Amino acid sequence: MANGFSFRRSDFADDFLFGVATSAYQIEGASFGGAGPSHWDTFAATPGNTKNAEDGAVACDHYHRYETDLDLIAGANLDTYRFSTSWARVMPDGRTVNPEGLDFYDRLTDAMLERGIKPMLTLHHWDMPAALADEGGWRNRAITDHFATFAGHVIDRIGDRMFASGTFNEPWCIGWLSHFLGQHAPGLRDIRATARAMHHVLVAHGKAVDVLRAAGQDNVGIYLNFEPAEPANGDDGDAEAALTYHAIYNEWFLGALFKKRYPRRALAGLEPHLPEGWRDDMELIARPIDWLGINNYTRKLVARAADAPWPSLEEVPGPLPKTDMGWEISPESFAWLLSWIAESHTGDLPLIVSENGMANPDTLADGRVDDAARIAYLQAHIDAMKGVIEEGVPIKGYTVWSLLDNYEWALGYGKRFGIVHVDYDTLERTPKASWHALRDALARR
Ligand code: GBH
Repeated sequence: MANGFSFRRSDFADDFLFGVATSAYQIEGASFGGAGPSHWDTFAATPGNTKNAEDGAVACDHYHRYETDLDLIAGANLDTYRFSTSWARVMPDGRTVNPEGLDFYDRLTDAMLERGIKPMLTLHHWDMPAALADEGGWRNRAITDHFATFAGHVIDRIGDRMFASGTFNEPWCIGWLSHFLGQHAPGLRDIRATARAMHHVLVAHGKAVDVLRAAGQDNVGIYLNFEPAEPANGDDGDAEAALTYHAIYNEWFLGALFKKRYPRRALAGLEPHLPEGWRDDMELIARPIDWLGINNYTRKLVARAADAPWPSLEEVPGPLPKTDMGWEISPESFAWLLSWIAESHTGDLPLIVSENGMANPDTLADGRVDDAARIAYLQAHIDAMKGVIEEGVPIKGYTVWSLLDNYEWALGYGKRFGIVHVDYDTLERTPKASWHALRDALARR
């Protein structure tokens, strides 16, 4: 397996951006700096919700070590850093501003600029103030105004220095994964809650876009996650199931944002549970944006499960090689996805691959981490992306998930996605072989 990349920076346009992505709850340390409890703290405190009841209280202590971490980004010759702001840090009880929280993002922003790193913001990557979750969270439409207020506070403080500002990370995870599959906070398995969350998160996006525009932001977007779905077997039932999965997972948010409508196959199960008057929100949801962020890791094989409640389908293990998450590695599906998004929904809109990467066991030996498997994964996906760019799809950047090994949500600290290793006893950072390889590839012209 490779110990270096074969691509070089000059294979891409001069203004193409390479970067890394992280999120607040996964790295900062939620117990520092006057942050309030988020619904991830309360979710993790209930036994059975996360591995070993692990939470983000300390995480990578990025709150105190952000300068070291930004040095690692600049040191790898990366252009941009996609980070998120913690809602519970900025508004501990959901209503009052914590100046210390805004001060942190102000320092972080300046520290990026000092190093020549372009700040790419995600306003919300899943850590909602527990007080707002207790009032119904994404089920309660009131959350959409709370979110717009939060967005305003963040943008008023750091918006002037953002290269790009995105509203949400992965609305599908906020809606389906958290309210239907029960895997993320608040851990519900309830179709009505799911439909409302899937809609309210988009309404909150639209309201936040209006706030950002009013504050003068001109590079606004959103980060969606996608998983191409293939039928597990050749029969009609599985083909139907894959199309339904595709509608819920890949078309729901794109359809609303770019066509002012939800896909018919997904509406079949969700429409009875949507809040009254939902159609009147479609204009707000579909406010023009300047770019779309695309997060992708894998594809899915889908089978019909006739006895299960709607959508009556199940994911089945596929034959391709898998990462430490058990996710199939499929650069071919990634290439298909990028073309499909542009052809079916976004046209000439600039696209950014805002997450791509792999979990790997990554043990430290003699001060080194040989993550050749990660280098091979990234190279294959970068090659696939390059092919799609050559076909004319306007992809403008690529940010690797992730800079650091970090808190992998319900799976705790056991899954390592970083190009930099973190020792969770000492919190020491060690750049992995993939970090060195990236630094070299990006210096090559
Ligand atoms: C991203 O989500 C998140 O933005 C980030 O916070 C996270 O750390 C990163 O991925 C790595 O996980 O059916 O069990 O096979 C990715 C969205 C949704 C992708 C679930 C994989 C399949 C899970 N993920 N999906 S499973």
